[in-house]
Amino acid sequence: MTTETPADLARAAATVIAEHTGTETHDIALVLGSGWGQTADLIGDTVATVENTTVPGFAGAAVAGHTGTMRSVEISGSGKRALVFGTRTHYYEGRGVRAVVHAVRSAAAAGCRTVVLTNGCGGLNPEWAPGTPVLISDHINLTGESPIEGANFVDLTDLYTPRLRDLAREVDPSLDEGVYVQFRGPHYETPAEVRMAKILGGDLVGMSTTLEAIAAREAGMEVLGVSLVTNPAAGISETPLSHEEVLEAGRAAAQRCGTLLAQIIGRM
Ligand code: 8IG
Repeated sequence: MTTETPADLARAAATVIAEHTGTETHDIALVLGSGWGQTADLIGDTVATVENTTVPGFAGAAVAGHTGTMRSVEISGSGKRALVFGTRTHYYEGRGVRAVVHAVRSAAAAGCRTVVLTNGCGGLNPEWAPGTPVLISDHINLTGESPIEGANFVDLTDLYTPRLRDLAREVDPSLDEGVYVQFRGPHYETPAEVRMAKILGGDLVGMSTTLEAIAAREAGMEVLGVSLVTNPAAGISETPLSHEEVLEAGRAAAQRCGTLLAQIIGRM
C-alpha cells in the first residue's frame, strides 16, 4: 500500500511542471480568478503552456470561462519566472481541501516564494462599483476547514504580507483594502448573511482564496491577495443587479486589473 502525502503529490507535480516548462524553478505563483484572465498576457512572455490534466493532482477547469492550463511566464523587467494558474479548484466542487490547495503547494515545490491570489467577489462597501480592485488585508474563513493536516499551529498574523500590499499601493495609491470573507458557496449569500459578514468585520464576500492563503503560509510563502469586486453583495444595492452590467464592468476592468497586477509583479 502506498500513502501519498500532499507534499509527495506537490513534488510530483513540480517535477512534471519543470519538465514541461523547461524551467527548474519558478519565483512567483499567480492564481487567476474571475475577471483576471488577461493578466498573464500583460506580465511578460509566455514561455510554455501546460495542460492541467497532464500534471499530477490537477483536474481540468470546472467553471466555464476559466482555462484549464498553467503557464510559465518570463516577467518583463525583472526576468523572474511566474507560474500562472489559469483556473483554480474551488471548495464547493467537493473534491476536498487537498485539491483546493494543490496548486499552491505545487508552486511552493516548484520554488515559488510568493503567491498572488486573485478572485472575483461581492463588495459590501457601496462605493465599490463593479470593476473595482481591492487589496485583501485579512480574511475570515467560514468554510470550517483548514488545509493543514496534523498539529502544525501556523501563525496567520500578517497572512497577507504588508510589504506586498505597500508595493501594490505604490503602483496605485487609490487602492482600497478589505477583509475577505469566504463562504462555502456555490450559492451566493442571502442579504442576512451579507449583514452578518459586515457585523463580523468583512468587506468582501467570495468563495475562494482563504484556504489557499493558509496553505501558502504553511509552505512559508508570502501572499498578496487582490479581489475584483464584480457586484455589490446581496442586499447592498437597492436595485437588483443587471447581469449584463456586471459583465460589462468586468470587461471594462480587465485592462486596468491586468495592468495593475503586471506592474505590481514587475516590482516584486
Ligand atoms: I463574482 O457576491 C462573485 N463571487 N460568495 N458572493 C460570493 N461570491 C461571489 C460573489 C458574491 N460575486
